[in-house]
Amino acid sequence: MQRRALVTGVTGQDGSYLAELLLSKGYEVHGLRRRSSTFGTQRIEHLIFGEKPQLHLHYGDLSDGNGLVRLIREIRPQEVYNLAAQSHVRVSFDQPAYTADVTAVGTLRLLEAIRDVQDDTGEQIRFYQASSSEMYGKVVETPQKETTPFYPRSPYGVAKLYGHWITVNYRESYGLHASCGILFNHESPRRGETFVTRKITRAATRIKLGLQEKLYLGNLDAQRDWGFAGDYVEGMWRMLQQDKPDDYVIATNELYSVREFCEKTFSRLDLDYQDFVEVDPRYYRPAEVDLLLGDSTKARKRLGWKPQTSFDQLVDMMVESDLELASQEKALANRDTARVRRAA
Ligand code: NAP
Ligand code: G4F
Repeated sequence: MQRRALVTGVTGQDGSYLAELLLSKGYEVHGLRRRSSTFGTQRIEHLIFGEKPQLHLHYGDLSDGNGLVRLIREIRPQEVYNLAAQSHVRVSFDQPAYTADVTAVGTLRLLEAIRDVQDDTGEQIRFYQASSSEMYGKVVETPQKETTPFYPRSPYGVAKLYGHWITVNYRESYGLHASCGILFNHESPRRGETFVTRKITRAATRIKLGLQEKLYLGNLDAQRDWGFAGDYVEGMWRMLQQDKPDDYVIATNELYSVREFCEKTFSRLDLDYQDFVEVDPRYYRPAEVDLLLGDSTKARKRLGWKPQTSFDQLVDMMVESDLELASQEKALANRDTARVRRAA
């Protein structure tokens, strides 16, 4: 029988890779998208506009509990992946209540919807919660693993902690097959342009082609454990294939600073980052997370999961893709200039 999955946050970076993975495994895949004044489906266009549209999209929002119940009742998925969130740490300081409503209480709404429908139909719905290494915040041990105490440092981290514990609570209280993936930072050419890695690869490639002069960043000394998003969605899927639900750290176990990411990216383009990168305190956070380094031994042993992409390969992949984007931008700019010259 064909399995059915519902993915919230399907228009985001991870949602797009997860939808591809589930489709490749023969799932019927449904995605929750929120209404916006533009399409907002760039990352999944190849899955919805092909000759044979594969991905089923539904309007919905984590702030609308009744809508979630209706949708789950209609789709009757066997697996639900909750990837939707206000996911930007810096933005969560500007929009703390909104972040709490969507990222924290939104998870509760989804769990309640699953519990309702599961009780009515008697059919098990397995649940994946996108927990985050941001929950470790001001870390109390390094590397961080499943048993490391949490100390969140942002409204986002606090909201994710609520989502994490309410998922554990519903597992323990109601026997839900609910698992949390505590994922460390993961990036890709589809990463949002305001997260630091993509901001760097986008700017460096534009600088290389003469489209931009400087790159302004915040804390260059922050250190992160950066992996490839395409590898990490495999870990999510594996968690829901286990007989017993549990929580797992997914990470590469390697540490680099923002400065090192800059060095690597610019040198890949034969440039010296020090000539172009400037620090702008506007990008500092009221409270910073200095270092996140994961220990994913449990996932490696129990799920047989391990990262397939090295740090260098990740940087190369992002630089190549953004170089292509910058070339297209330059070609368009040249065409417009030629048109203006002809018209003058
Ligand atoms: P992302 O690219 O920012 O995607 C977030 C998704 O959530 C988008 O599809 C967004 O829709 C959707 N969304 C936002 N608010 C919503 C709402 N009120 N109702 C329904 N959908 C809403 O994030 P990502 O990098 O793919 O991350 C996926 C999940 O993993 C997030 O929960 C994130 O917090 C968590 N996480 C990410 C990382 C990482 O390093 N990437 C690490 C740990 C945990 P729009 O497209 O309309 O904005
Ligand atoms: O790329 P970032 O914005 O990612 P951050 O804050 O680590 O959060 C990401 O990873 C979490 C997992 O740990 C996810 F849960 C979360 O959803 C998100 O995907 O910033 C990384 C580091 C920070 O220390 C930040 O202060 O880079 C530093 N940084 C320095 N300059 C900057 C900048 N970050 C951004 N976004 N922009 C800058 O100009």
